[in-house]
Amino acid sequence: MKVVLLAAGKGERLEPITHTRPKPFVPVLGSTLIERNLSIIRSLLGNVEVFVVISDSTDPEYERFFSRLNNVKIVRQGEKKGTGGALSYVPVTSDEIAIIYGDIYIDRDSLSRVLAYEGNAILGVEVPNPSEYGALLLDSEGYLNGIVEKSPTPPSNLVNGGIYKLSSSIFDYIDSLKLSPRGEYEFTDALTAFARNQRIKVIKNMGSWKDVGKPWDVIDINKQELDSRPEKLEGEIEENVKMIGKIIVEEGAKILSGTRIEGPAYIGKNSIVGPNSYVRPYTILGQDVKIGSFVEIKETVVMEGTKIPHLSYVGDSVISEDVNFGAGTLVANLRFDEKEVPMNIKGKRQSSGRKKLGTVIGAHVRTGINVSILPGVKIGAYARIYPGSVVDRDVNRSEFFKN
Ligand code: TTP
Repeated sequence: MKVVLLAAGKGERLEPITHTRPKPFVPVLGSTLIERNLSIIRSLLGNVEVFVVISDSTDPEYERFFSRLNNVKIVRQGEKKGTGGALSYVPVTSDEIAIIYGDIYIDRDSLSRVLAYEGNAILGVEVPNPSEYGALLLDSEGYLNGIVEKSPTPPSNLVNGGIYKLSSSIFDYIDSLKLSPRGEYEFTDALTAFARNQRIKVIKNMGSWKDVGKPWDVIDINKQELDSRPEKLEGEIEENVKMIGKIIVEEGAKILSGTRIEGPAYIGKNSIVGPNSYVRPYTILGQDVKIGSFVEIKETVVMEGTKIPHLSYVGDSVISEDVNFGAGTLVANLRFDEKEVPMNIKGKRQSSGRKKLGTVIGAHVRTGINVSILPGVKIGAYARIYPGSVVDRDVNRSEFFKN
């Protein structure tokens, strides 16, 4: 069997995180989604050949990452758009093929059950909101009859989990795909046609699963991953530090005196926390992060090299790599009316389903002193926020924001 990982999506819904990194490279504790998925694939299938489909606009830095990996081949998605378009560039070199979307937070056991199934299989995931996904249409014996995309009346609450094990004859159906109304070649159309001639067993997901589409999903997958890991205390922990609950402190990290950490929390390699910081549950700090004096932080993913050095509050947020917060930068994470916080996703206002949601900040952003950021606001990569500003709307990539 060969494996295909699809990693050529635009990840527009995940902006501004994807302003500087492809979606499969969102962080998962000290690693990334795609590294986690590859390591699960390797642990289940050994050194099988893996094709990773990337887009022409993928930054060479990420391409180099794949080219260094053993038995991983890069396939470039040409001009044919969509998941079916992406797959049409993969060379067919085996009888069976496992196809995995690169933006799925996978459960190892469920993936294992799909891959071990003798015959064609697809992962089906039970969700409360099937109309937001491709809902699966099943026959009475649990085989796939078709996939109904984002229907207001979905046929079931089992949705497409983005993991398939199929006979390579699926490529005949991919090659005959026609453009969909939204101008893409949809793999699910090929699958529906394939299901008319061959049986595809729907394997129900039993563990954690997440389609990482929206910015707050990055918080959720990191929480899930943290819950599944054991405690680990490496690095240096000074005297007069209070640590409560499960905490992971990676090699080279320093926790300075007067700091209180309430777990679960993850402190990445070479990060510095304190002196006198307050780190609350589900804080996830990547590598080389600095959380300084009189900073309170909770339920937030902070990516590598970001500095929040003085007098800040940050809650329920995602802060990308190499961001610097000026002293006194504050993030609001709750509305006065305590309604779910909305966010603009691909230009449309959507509820996040979260009463508490702070900000999502792209890479290399700088905020001046005393900046306040309102709930659900996004700040694009490379933006600058003038001192004393109240950021009450989304800020574009590279914009200089002042009010
Ligand atoms: P999607 O999440 O449907 O698309 P996307 O990644 O472009 O995200 P957004 O809608 O936010 O812009 O993609 C599902 C998977 O398929 C994902 O792993 C990316 C991959 N994909 C490709 O490889 N090529 C493509 O042309 C598309 C649309 C998706």
